[in-house]
Amino acid sequence: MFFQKDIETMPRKQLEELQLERLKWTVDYCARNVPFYTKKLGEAGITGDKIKSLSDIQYIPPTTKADLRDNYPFGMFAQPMKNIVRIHASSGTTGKPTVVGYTKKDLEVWSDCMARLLVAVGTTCEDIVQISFGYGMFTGALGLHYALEKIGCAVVPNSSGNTEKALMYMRDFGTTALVATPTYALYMCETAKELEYPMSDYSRLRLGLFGSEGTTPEMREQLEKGWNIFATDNYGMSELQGPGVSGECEERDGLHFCEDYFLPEIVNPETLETLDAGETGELLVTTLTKEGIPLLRYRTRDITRLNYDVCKCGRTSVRMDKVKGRSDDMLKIRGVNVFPSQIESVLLSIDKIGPHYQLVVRREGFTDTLEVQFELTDSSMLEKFSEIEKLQKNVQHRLQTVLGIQCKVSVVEPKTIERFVGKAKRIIDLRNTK
Ligand code: DLL
Repeated sequence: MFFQKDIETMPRKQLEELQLERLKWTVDYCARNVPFYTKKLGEAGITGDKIKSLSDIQYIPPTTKADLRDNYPFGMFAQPMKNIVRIHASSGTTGKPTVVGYTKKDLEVWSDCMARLLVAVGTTCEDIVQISFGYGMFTGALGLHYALEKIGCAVVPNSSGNTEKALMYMRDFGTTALVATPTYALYMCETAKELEYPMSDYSRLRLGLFGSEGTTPEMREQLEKGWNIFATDNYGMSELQGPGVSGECEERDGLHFCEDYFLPEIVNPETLETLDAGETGELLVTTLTKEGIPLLRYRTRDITRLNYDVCKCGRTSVRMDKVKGRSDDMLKIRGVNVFPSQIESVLLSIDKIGPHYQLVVRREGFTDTLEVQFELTDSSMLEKFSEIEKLQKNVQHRLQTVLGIQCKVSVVEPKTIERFVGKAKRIIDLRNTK
């Protein structure tokens, strides 16, 4: 199913012509309207006219989160406040948030992009969709909300938190699709199983519209089995607009980029050198029509890969792999790069281990150590010391094979690991604390 078939299946050559035209426009628009870019583009001697092909983008200096913070709150806006109709801010926990502004046209584009991706996984006007992202400055809830309304779904804006009430709505309304972070959807499932109602009371639920954080295949399997649903992945970031930058179709073979609005590139995160198609590196994204806060080569810090083959679904847009991790989330333990997703895959491939885990990093003397803590699916096993020991050794061995380093492995009491209603925070880094 398509929402805007002509655009979604546009031949690559035509799509690239459109991107080039929009890129030139964006460069000149930034230079004219954002003092930060007037200076930066002026120093680099770049104008729209000088961009002859899409690969010329490599001569434009990248933009970083720090640039947005330095211009807090509205310094990167390209429009006066009279034309801004919505403001969101990032969900970051340290320092000042990054603030973004939308014009009316930006909001239209946003809901179109998101609606395309929702329709691509089979969302229809028959669906009753419960939004369990937090409403507020976070872009997730409103991003999905307006797109779902555009499709004609019945939207239940119950937000995150108050899980039992959310579950009551799901049973009583016959909710067919759930919007949440995978972590929260998992917690909702755990809570549903503890209540007195049978899981068959949620049997109309068929679609998980997840996103905002990664899911390993193993975590997705747990979600699908737990809820008896088809789970899908959506990617985006508040600086670029929020959700609706890329998302899966029913094939679930990569996340389709809304390429007529966002131009993706992959670079080496250390040298910023452009990498060839198919190589893994950091994703940079240039907005192609944004009026409120246009961004050139924005450094997402997300590590992924792009695939330009036409998808089985018929869409011609480039697909990105599921995000492997964030370059700033990557742990460096004794010189080895470790992504939390690698650990999650190992843990969740073992039946006895539940989906709740955390990673504790410490500095002991001059050495960094990593402890992987997890809960069991069946807590009665906690009394069987020899079995626990065997399990811990097995996990330790598998982690060593995958990561190439030794880590401590600990089984913890049920429900001691924090549950999250938004994005999970898996890493506890104690290296700089006394
Ligand atoms: O998380 C926007 C969003 C909301 C996307 C709802 C999808 C659904 P931020 O809070 O600014 O925006 O966080 C952006 O979250 O750079 C990634 O590191 C991570 N992220 C977002 N979606 C995914 C995903 C929203 N599907 C940051 N898989 C991004 C992995 C994701 N990581």
